Amino acid sequence: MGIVQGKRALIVGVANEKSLAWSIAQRLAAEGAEIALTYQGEILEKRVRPLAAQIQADVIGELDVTDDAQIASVFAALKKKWNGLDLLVHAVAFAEREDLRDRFLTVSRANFAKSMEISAYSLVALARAAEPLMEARGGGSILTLSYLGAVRAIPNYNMMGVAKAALEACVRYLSVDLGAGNIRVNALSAGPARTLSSSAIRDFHTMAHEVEARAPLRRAMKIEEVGKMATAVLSDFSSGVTGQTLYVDVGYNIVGV
Ligand code: 0WE
Repeated sequence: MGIVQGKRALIVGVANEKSLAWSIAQRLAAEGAEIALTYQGEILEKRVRPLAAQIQADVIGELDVTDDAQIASVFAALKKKWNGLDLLVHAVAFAEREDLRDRFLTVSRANFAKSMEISAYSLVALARAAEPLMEARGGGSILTLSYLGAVRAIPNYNMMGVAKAALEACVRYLSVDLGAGNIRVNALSAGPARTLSSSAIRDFHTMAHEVEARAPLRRAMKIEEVGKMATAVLSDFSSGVTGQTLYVDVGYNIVGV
């Protein structure tokens, strides 16, 4: 019997087999959850469909988190499929390439707004849509992904750092709003991982090596460690945990020189 046996999970943000969201999907499925996945656009649909088949997950529809109509149609499909929802994973972020290098100071009003909308507001929009489906199941657990750049000024993370700070604050306020309905909201702050998201980042490898050398565990974080911790936080083993940002970063965030 798995630790999330029979739970129904929506996972938003699987792009390919390296995605942290995919690691979460695989571990949830292995621990007995039923999974629904969404995809963003036709190119990623081609990646997500074969992955979904591997874990008998349902591809419930296209979801661009800036599109309210797509959010409504995904949750309508979930209501029809399950008439409820236990778990929601939000693994979505965006900043323009030009805002992930050089000076934060130069970010435009439009780029700032777009990054905040996709990376932080989208959690609020999805949580709002999930609330009635989770209440129908007597509660639920919502999880998002963050990064240390939310609380430290990390070179080049710039706009994403500001958006992740907002995201972590959203986790706290949502946890208060949803707590009375037994819905928990938490974030995992993962270490740097080689995913589609970081492949575009200059000096990523130098940074990753620096973390490995200084972190208490003296090694890189494994993507599967995010999947395992996510499953624990989504499961009833963490029934007393909400509003938190939990670090899955081989301990890096606690060191200093
Ligand atoms: O949150 C992230 C990155 C998310 C991300 C990545 C991209 C690349 C392609 C958001 N938007 C975009 N936009 C694109 O056009 N990470 C935690 C990975 C990451 O990104 C960094 C990092 C790390 C770590 C950027 C600068 C420095 C470190």
